[in-house]
Amino acid sequence: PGRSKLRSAVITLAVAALTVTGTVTVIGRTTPAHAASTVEDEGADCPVPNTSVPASSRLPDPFRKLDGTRITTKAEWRCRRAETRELAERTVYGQKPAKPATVSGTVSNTSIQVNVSDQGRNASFSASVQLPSGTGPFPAVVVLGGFGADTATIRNAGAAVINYDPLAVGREGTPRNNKQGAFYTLYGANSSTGILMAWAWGVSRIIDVIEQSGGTILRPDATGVTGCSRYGKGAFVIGAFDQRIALTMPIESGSGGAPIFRGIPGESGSQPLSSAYGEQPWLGDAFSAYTSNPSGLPVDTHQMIGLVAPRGLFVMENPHIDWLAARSGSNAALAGAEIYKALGAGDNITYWSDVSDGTHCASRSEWRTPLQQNIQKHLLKTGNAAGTIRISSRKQGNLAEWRDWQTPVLTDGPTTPPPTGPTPTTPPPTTTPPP
Ligand code: MCU
Repeated sequence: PGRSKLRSAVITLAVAALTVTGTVTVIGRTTPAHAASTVEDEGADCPVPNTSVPASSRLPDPFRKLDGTRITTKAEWRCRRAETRELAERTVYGQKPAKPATVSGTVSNTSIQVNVSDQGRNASFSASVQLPSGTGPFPAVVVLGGFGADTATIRNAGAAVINYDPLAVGREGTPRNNKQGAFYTLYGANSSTGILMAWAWGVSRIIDVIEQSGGTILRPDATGVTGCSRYGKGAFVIGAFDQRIALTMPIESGSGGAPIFRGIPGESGSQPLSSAYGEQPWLGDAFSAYTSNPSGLPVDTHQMIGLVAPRGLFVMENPHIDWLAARSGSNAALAGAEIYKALGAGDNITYWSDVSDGTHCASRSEWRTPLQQNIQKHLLKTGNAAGTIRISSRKQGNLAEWRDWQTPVLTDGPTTPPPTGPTPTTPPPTTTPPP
């Protein structure tokens, strides 16, 4: 407890330093951006037993494996992550099928065409592309839905915008037993996978096409994703389930997005879980068992943040609208940040709900600089600003109320290479040359 007090004091200090200087002040050694993976799911080979997880009103321990023991090394995170991923698919979002048998398509300066086929079924969708100025190949940010994301800042920072229409891949307004869109053309209108995961599958296929294009226009290793509101829920899930995504930026995602499920029933005015489940087939069909019993979930959204870790994550929230559950959002970020810290990547997560305009999906000046910094750090690799946790006093979470586990000190593992060269010491005294 003393240690966590000290840690929060350090965070407070860091935030204070930020506020005072207006620049990202690095206190201590910052962790560099972690490269995105070259594969969609690094832990695809990990065994995931069918063991159940005991119900708990607090957030499940992200570090406790299904066999009951806790991981002690960074290397063990790979297969613990695979367990987390599988539990999240089974109970929250539905299964995300692996890359289909055939994915083909094209990338041009103005559009991306995606054609998929599996077991005799074919589907296609496309997305328009807007390049930034300069010479490519460029990193790119997939923007869902076309509102709420600051596309001018994205392009000015040097990244392309891919305008993705998620509804072409997973439609809204359909009953759960007749889901529509490219995903369901392949996997069946009866698929129990919710449309957020269908949207995620669609972005993974866009990245497949960028990879296959040879990367002359867009870089396959520098993809970000963003969107606001229902498309913020989508951006969150997209980044969690494809490790090739280097930067995940959900905006005002609300219930069914970043906020912890367990916090929603007690957060006054927030969108109830039954509403997030019922309004649209966003979540998987299996989630119906948990809408009145989130304590029974074997995972919560802090662990989806853990699926994104140690890659770049920038969660933006609006504390002025109760429906958006920003207090539960801040609890997700506080608990998720513990996973980043354990992996040695505490500087790769930013949470920001301290904004003045109450309008949903407004254009916000407060997020411009952190957006630019996140793009520079995680996509362009030209910056190394440390992430910040900046929670509005309007909707402040309290991690201590939500966890009964402590953050382990994980040893070794591949997530943080050991520092090269001698450890920084005080510079040698300067000697005055003789006259
Ligand atoms: C925050 O996202 C949703 C919210 O979950 C819905 O209840 C509401 O109808 O729409 C929001 C949204 O997507 O607004 C654009």
